[in-house]
Parts: sequence; C-alpha cells; structure tokens
Amino acid sequence: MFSRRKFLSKLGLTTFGIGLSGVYSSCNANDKAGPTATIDQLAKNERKAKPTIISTWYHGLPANEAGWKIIEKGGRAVDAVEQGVRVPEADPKSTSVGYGGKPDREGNVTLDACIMDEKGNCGSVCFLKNFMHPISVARKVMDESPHVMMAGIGAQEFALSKGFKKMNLLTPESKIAWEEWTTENNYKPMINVENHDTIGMLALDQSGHMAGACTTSGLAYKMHGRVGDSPIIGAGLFVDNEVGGAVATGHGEKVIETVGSFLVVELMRQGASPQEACEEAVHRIIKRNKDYQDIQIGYLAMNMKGDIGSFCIHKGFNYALYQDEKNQMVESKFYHKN
Ligand code: SD4
Repeated sequence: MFSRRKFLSKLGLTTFGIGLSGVYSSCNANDKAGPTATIDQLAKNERKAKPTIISTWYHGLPANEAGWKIIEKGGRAVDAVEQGVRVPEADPKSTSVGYGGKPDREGNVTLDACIMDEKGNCGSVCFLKNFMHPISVARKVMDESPHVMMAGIGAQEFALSKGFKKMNLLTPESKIAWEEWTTENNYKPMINVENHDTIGMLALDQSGHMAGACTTSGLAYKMHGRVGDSPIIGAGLFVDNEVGGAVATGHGEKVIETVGSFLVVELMRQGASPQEACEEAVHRIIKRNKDYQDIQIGYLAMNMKGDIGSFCIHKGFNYALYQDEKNQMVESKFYHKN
C-alpha cells in the first residue's frame, strides 16, 4: 500500500506539513542552504524524454502505430494521440469506441471523448451522436472554441459548423447484438466486468511533452443520456506536463466518484511511481465499494521520464506500449484473481 510518508521519504521530504507545490527539500526557514527546489523543478531536472505511447486494450496496438508515425517525425504528442485514437474510432470491430460502438438501451450510439495537450488545454464532447471521430470534435472544442466541454445537440451543431459529417454509427452487427440484448435483458442497464473497452492514450514526444486522449461509446446498453468518465477531465484522463498523465477504463461511475486520473497524477506529483499511483487509485475504489468483485477498473499512467504503471481490479486488463522501437501488449497487474 502507498503511504504519504513513503512519497515524502522518496523525495527526502519527511518533515511534517509539506504542501503539494512549492515543496522544499528543507522546511527549516533558518536553513542557510534555503529552499533548493520545488517539486516541479525536480520533475523538470529529472526529465529525459523517452518518446513513448501507451494505450488501453488490444486496439491500442494499431492506434499506437498511427501515433508513432507522428512522434518519430518529431511531431507533437497531441497530434499523435488524436491520430492514434481515430483508428479504433473508425474500426467497426472496436465495439466500445466510435463506429460500431455498442449503443445505449434505446439503440443510440452516444459518444464521449476528451483530449489534453502539453499546456494543460483541454477539449471534450459528451453524449454526442452520429460522428465517427468525437476525438477530433473534442480537439476543435479545445483549439477553436472558448469552452472545454460540449454536450449533446450543442456539440453536434458545433461539429457540423466545423465541417464534420453526420453518419449512422450503428453497424448491422451491433444492431443485431442490441436487438438480442433487448429481448433477453428486461431493459436493465448493465454494468459488469467485461462490457467496456475504451481507448485511453498517452504520448510523450521527442521534445519531452505529454498529451492524452480518451474516446468511447461508453458502457453498452446504458440509459439514454448517461455520460461516463471518459470525457471528464480528471476522471477518464488527466495530463500535467510537469508530472505525467493517466487514463482510466472500466466502470466510469466509480472513476468519476474518485476523480481517478487526476488522483493518479497528483499521487505521482507527490513522489509515487506510476505503478504505485495506479495501485493506490484502485485501492480507493475497492475500499469504498463492497461489491468490487462486480466492478472492473483499469488505470494506466506514465511519468515524464516514460516510466509506465498500470493496475486493475480484475485480471484481464492490458495495454499497448510503444517504446524503444517496439509496439507490444503488456498485461496489467491486478488486485483480484477471478
Ligand atoms: C465508461 N469508462 O463509459 C467508460 C467505459 C470504458 O473501457 O471504459 N470502457 O464508463
């Protein structure tokens, strides 16, 4: 388990009363050496950019490939994550993202997505229907609107005004699966450990900057109007270019309740490794949910050096890691053996 004392001692900061920012290596005002560094400076000093892309689940492999084409040419992390997650958005076989995503219980495919760049700019859309690439609409919200988050019909009008074309996202296969579900399931919104596969992606570019993206059709057969964690900055995604980033997948309500990705990044800011931070964030959810056996959550995090961590409740969460010229799947550590 992760303790505050352990974070602080990692930094040589065990003195009581240290805040989150403006941390000094000594708290003694009479210390002749004076304050030596803030925690932000420590992160900067340690930064050695190791270009890396990570993304959740198997569809992360082709997504990473697309992102890497940008990173290897010296492009920006934010362009890499946008182009990367567009791959599963357009793939009808990715049934939890974009085109071919499983619909809500009324048969509507409704999409949630967000993006963050290295400057802390954010864009997000939620409850958006009929557009293949919600991540690119979110990017436009970030770059070309005065807002951070747009929803439903307003987000749709915004997308149309930016030249995005409407289309039907329900494929014949997902329509058949939904019809079968309606006959068998009494119209009960379902949350279980396997009906989700959001893509969350983090990229660290050659300039040592990080960006992230997250996009999903959300929980299959959810209630109409339900919005999950994926478009919520701090829940499904958070990036702080001084510290690192995190993405979440799984039961979004539980991630929102604990502001999960922000929590992971803040734990890293305090000295936790990406692995320790992901474990602590999962433990918080386990602690407040007696029924955690029925919940799956996976966190994936990276710090500014390109160190990676991930943790989930149940065995089965995996992620794609592109680093050192290799793109490969990695099994996440987990809390509970099924
Ligand atoms: C949601 N977190 O809408 C998303 C679903 C998901 O992996 O992650 N899938 O709650």
